[in-house]
Amino acid sequence: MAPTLYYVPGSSPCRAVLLTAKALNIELDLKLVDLHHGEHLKPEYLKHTVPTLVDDGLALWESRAIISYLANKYGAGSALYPEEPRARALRLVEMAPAHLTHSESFPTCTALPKIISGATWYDIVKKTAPGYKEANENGLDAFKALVNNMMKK
Ligand SMILES: N[C@@H](CCC(=O)N[C@@H](CS)C(=O)NCC(=O)O)C(=O)O
Repeated sequence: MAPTLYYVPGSSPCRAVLLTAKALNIELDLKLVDLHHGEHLKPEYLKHTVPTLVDDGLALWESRAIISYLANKYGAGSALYPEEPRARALRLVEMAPAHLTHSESFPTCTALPKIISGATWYDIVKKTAPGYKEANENGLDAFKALVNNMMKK
């Protein structure tokens, strides 16, 4: 059974997970969560945050943990998450701010724009990431539209 990802398209940590799944060719059962109406706060939605991944009875609710898990379980041998200790440690360092730069120059839910200085990284992702448009650009556009609407009010 495909792992289930609870997500919203505009969320940068969700998009980081979606990009990883595309890169590793992992099929996900996507469940949209309506954050604006507090769907994630209902008792049945135990983790109260997106992204949350549920796979074979395991629930993970932190994007970097999800990304590492997907790469470990489904991406054996992939250059995306190298096994060599030094290369892996450096990849983990890169992963820390990665979802910020996936948002282009827009704030994520948790960070201010001035923190973001990843244009080079972002350009590389844009050009090379498999399924970039579906996994990131559409959600990013939705997030931009949301922020622009909020700024008009
Ligand atoms: N550190 C977390 C951050 C996740 C996060 O900030 N999720 C936001 C959406 S972008 C959320 O679920 N917000 C719900 C809320 O604050 O009520 C990760 O990278 O997974």
